[in-house]
Amino acid sequence: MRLSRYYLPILKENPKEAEIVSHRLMLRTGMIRQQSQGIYSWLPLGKRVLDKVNRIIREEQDRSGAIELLMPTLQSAELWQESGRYDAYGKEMLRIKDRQERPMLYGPTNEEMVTDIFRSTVKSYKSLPLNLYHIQLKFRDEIRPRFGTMRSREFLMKDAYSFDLTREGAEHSYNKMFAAYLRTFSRMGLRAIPMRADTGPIGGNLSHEFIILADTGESEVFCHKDFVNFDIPAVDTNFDDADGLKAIFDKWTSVYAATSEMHDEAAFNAIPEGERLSARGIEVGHIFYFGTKYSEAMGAKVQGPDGKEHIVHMGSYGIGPTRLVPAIIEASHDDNGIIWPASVAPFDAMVINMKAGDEGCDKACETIYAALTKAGKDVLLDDTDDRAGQKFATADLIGVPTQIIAGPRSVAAGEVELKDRKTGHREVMTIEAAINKLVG
Ligand code: P5A
Repeated sequence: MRLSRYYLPILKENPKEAEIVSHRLMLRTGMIRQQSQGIYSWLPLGKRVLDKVNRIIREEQDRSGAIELLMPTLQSAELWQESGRYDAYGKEMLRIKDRQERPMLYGPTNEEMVTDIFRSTVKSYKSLPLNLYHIQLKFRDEIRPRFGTMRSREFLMKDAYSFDLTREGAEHSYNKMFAAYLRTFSRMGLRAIPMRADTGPIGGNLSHEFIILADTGESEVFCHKDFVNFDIPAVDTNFDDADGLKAIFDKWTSVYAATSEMHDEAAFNAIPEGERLSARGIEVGHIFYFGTKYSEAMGAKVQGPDGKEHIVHMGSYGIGPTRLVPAIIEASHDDNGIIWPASVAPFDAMVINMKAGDEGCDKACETIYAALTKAGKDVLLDDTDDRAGQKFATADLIGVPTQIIAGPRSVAAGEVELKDRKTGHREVMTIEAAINKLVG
């Protein structure tokens, strides 16, 4: 991508409305734009990051055995009347009528709809276990949308729904998502701590929120410090091995961790003082086991091996991609801007032409740009005629992991400078060596 032809509406000034650093940086770098209260457009730079986040989520959902589908944003009120949640959901639900005056709603979640799909298509225990997920927009008319896409009214959610014949089966499904979530967040450079949580309007009695510790987080949380040392499940984790997954779940839930709603002061105070952590955090994921709450109300049953009908056991599992992007920024930035972890960076490298129009600089930059692009890297080439200081500031602000700086003097000697955005480390090397290093 050539910056001269890209759409990157960078703001020079700090936007006044932004209270936290991630919101400020997402607006300044032109990643998002508010369209109305709590409703955002994702501009090209933001969309690239969001896509990379979604790709990691997908890969880990697929690895765990979940299957992707796509359900609509608009739902019929009838389904929610069946489950009893149409009235219970209250003002957070955006209710609309179509031209035939039929009551519809913009889905805040999809338990009812997926249960309807299940009951009309699955008849036998032989089709179980089943876990269906999608990544789709949701709408919740939050009283206090704030911090940009951290708490918005329209937001993206990855929501998965598991169906099992028995409670034990459902626990295995829960543990699969538990392990998949640990891997998902870790691949984005985040350490998420699973904490016992309240189930709210989703229901059930087993639930964990995945929390990223951050001073700007909205949740008040309490946990043992040991979590920093716990191992993330390996890439070759066997998701069919119920005992192996239970061991991962048991390890991660062996020490105290709870959100304020589930906090047990006495249990927390029993932890030696130096090992306790009372902090704030961002909820990036939330998983639930709610048994037969929806399947019973909506008649989702299968024929079991005994020939009899069984109500299925269900769970649901959410991740907020449009919240994860600011959460990653909260965890990784400095005074100059964002520092993207490589796995979610909008571009892998940025080639900075210090003197566009200079034959040597142009040629060096084009050579590097072509070679990296051919190798499948996402490269942004700053081919504008902005001042040097401006170019460096933009590169640091948007936080691409590696900068390749080509100035007239160095290219005359066949060399460029590589700068690591995270460490600030700079290294001069030949053009060929720079390409080899980045192609890896
Ligand atoms: C689980 C999947 C559910 O809705 N039903 C389907 C369950 N859970 S949840 O905790 O209510 O939401 C799941 C995740 O969605 C993100 N999220 C939000 N992100 C941005 N703005 C919001 N207003 C918002 N509300 C929820 C969170 O990451 C949450 O963990």
